[in-house]
Amino acid sequence: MPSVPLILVRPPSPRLAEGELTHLDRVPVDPALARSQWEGYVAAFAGRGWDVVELEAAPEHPDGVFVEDALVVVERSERCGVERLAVLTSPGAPSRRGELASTRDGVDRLVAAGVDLEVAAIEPPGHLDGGDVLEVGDVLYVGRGARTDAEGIRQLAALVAPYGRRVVAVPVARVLHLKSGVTALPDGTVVGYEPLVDDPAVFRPFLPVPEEHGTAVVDLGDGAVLMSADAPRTAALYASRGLEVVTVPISEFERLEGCVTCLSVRIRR
Ligand code: CIR
Repeated sequence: MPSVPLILVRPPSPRLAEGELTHLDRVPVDPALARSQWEGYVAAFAGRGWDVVELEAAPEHPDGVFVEDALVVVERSERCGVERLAVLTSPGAPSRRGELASTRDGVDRLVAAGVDLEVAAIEPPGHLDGGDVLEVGDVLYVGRGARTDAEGIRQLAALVAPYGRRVVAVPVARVLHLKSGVTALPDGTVVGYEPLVDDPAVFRPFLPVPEEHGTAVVDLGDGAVLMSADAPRTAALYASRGLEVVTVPISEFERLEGCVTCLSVRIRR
């Protein structure tokens, strides 16, 4: 049985290069390099004690490796008795909706293995991608933009309210997902590359970072963060704040508008 903390991941499809693009031009992607970068990403978690649970491979879904978009997991807040909520999303891109079935299978496997999860879903006509959901304390910032609409946000707000979470909708027009533009450090400081953030004033405190690929961080626990190897000045900025910074090369996923957050779903407690 897997034990928490764990990550849910899916190996990259050999068709990764055919994935959706919204703000970037298509450039060549090396499938072998993508595979080895993905293995390095997974190893960064495993080396720090995280269990790794693989969803069924989905070679027919070029964007299937970006598992975060199909599933949002909300941990129990102090004010609430249930352990955690897993919300299967309603992806905004038609090409990605086929990823849901195997994601649901993975969640069912976790429940069968004893991981304490309530399972819910965002239903069409609402749409919501997990990449648009940024959790900071008891607040879920949810980006309304290319992939997530008002109805998806309304449904998510209703689902998470009993878990002690408040949803704050924010505009996202300059990047694909909210978390392509901003994420949060372990102390709750929201970090972003200002030219790509629609309204930095929404976030308090907000720390501007000097590089586009520095905006995405994953809290690894114990004062460590995982980020792209392609933002060295931002890595130095985080280290100067006392964080241990773990970097991984993810260029092949960045070419498809992915980042460190979207390659896994984290279940922490
Ligand atoms: C897409 O456009 O759906 C993929 N090519 C990239 C998804 C990245 N997901 C994320 O940032 N949460």
